[in-house]
Parts: sequence; structure tokens; C-alpha cells
Amino acid sequence: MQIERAAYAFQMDGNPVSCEELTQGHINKTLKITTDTGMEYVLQMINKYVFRNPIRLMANISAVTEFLQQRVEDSRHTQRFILTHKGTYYHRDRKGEFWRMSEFVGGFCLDTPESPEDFYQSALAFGRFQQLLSDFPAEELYETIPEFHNTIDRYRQFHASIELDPCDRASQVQAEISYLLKQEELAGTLQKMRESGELPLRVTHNDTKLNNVMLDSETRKALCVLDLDTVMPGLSVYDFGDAIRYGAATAAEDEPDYEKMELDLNLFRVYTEGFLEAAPSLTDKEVEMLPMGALIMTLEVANRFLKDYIDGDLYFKTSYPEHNLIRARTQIALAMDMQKKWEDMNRIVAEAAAKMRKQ
Ligand code: GN1
Ligand code: MG
Repeated sequence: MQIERAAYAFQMDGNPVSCEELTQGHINKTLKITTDTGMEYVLQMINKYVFRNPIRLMANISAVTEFLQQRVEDSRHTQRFILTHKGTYYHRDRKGEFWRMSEFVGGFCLDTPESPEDFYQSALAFGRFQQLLSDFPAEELYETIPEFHNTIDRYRQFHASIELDPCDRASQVQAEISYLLKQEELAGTLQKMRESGELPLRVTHNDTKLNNVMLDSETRKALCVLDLDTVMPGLSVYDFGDAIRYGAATAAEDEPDYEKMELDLNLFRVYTEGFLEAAPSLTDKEVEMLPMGALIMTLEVANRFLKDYIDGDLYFKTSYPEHNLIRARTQIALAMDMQKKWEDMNRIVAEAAAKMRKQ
């Protein structure tokens, strides 16, 4: 009933005939609604624990999507949000929950690339997204999650959770805590380069998982990027890094057997080439720091999963009691593998940059 009422608040074409839950995201409740005229929509209930100000969040998203709509040739190359009958991009229900609706772009999302080409396509999508937003007025964007990728601040919160240890779980995860604490200084490197101006601030996506890219069902080419909740001023190297963390990994983010988790260097190369091709405005320093972006994003997400486990699983959706711990261990395994492959990662980036310069 709550879902149906929310759907009817928006200016849909036709009446809803079916509703299916889409379960890939970890944050918002997401449903696909089909109407009797054959239109398909995505209806989402915004997670208020994560996003404290859904109205400003939607102001960001509508500004970004309207900006992109004027710059893309094919309408499927950006999301389109639907207005409510009251003329807003959000609906607030009687329980105080916030909802939004967009047209279903058509196509599919992957959790793992089925071929290197799929991953290359996602690199083009995120690279283009960044390039297209390079003249978006960044000062107009509200910070939906303040300090989102500030790893120095993430470590401050991590220390606070270990100290508080509200569920008495810290003692079980000493090995994981100890590894992450040893990486603390390294994990702050890029944040310091942002503060000193060595790395430029750009409008970035900040959540560049492969499953946030829509691929065309027929051509398998990238259509558009989804999940614009965290579009904010940020670092390009983190957009690159989070995509690598998720998509160039040999196992799922929550693979229980963490020995299966490694960095796939071939996928790393493919993504690097696509990203550099689609975002030619990256500076030499940004290019040089791409491997560091991948390593630090992996450490940051490991830190966030472990913190959430220690806090009692308040932030990420979980399917079983140790889900966040498993996720943290798998991310730590990936970070360790990147540290082993560090020279290869740097060589691959240098080779891809040299290849771009020749073109
Ligand atoms: C969340 O919303 P989703 O599932 O695409 C999270 C990301 C994490 C990711 C880990 C707003 O992304 O930061 O990297 O889970 N999004 C938010 O899978 O916290
Ligand atoms: Mg998502």
C-alpha cells in the first residue's frame, strides 16, 4: 500500500500493473514499476539514515541530470526523473519517507563483467560522465554526505567506533583492525594532495561500481551511469579507484572465501585505457595517482564495512549477521593483493598514458 501510494504521487504514463524489487544497491529500497501502457519506471525510497536531507539531494540530482540532458545526443545517455503531481522531484509520504521516480533507462547492469569489453564500456561511461560535468558549477552542489571520501576523517570515525565498541565485537576482529591501522598514514595521502591543491577538485560520481552503469541489451555499449546520490566535488582518482576495487576484482565484494579475491591486472589495464580515453582532461598528477586511488578506495571501503560491523550493522544493508565482516575481509585481501602487484599497476598506467599521448 505504501509503495502503491508513493507510485501514484508521480506523473506516470498509465497505471501500475507490476512491481518488482531490484536488490543490487546497498542503500536505498529500489522497485521497478511497469504500467498498463508498457512504461517502466524505477521507484526508490531514499535511505534517510544515510542521506540526511533528501530534498537537497534531489535538487542536486535534478540539476545534474538536467545539465546532462542538454549535452547528450541520445536521451538514454542520462537518467530522467519524473515530477510528482505537486511539481517536485520527491514525494514525502505520511510516514515521513521520501520517494523519487525515474524512467527505467532500459538495458541491464552487471555485478561482474562478462567480458573485458563490458568493463571497458563502464570505463567509458564514468570517464564521459566526468568529462561532461567538467564545466558544471560545482559550488551549486550540496554535499549529500559530508567528508564522504575523506579517508583521514574515515579513520577518525573508525577509531571512535573501536573505542566505543557498542556490540562488543572489536575483540573478535583484532587482526583486521590491526592491518587497517597500519595503513592509516598511506590512506590519507590523496586527501592531503586534495587539500594542498596538487590534485584538482572536480565534480565526480563517487560510487563508481560496475552495477551503477546501464548497458544496452542489444549492443552491450554503455548507456548511462546511475545512482547519482553521491555526485559531489571530489577526486577523479577515487572514481577510477572505486571502479577498479569493484569491477577488476576476481571475486564478489562479499565472497566468503577471501583467498579467491585478487586484482585482475588485465581488467585493470582495460579500465585504465577506457578511462584515459574518455577523460582526456586528467592532469599528469591525476594519471600518476590512479593506482593509489584504487588502493585507497579499497582500504576506505574495508574500513567502512569493518566499522559498520563494529557499530552493529547500521549503515549497509546486510543479508546475514557477519555480512559486513566478510565484506571487510574480502576488501582487505584485495588491498593486500594490490600492494603485491603495485609495480605492475604503476607500469600499466604509465603504458596506457604513453599510448594515449601517441594517438
Ligand atoms: C554503497 O549504493 P551502492 O550500493 O551503489 C555505498 C558506497 C560503497 C558501496 C559498497 C552512499 O553503494 O559508498 O562503496 O555501497 N554508497 C553509499 O558496495 O554509501
Ligand atoms: Mg548503486
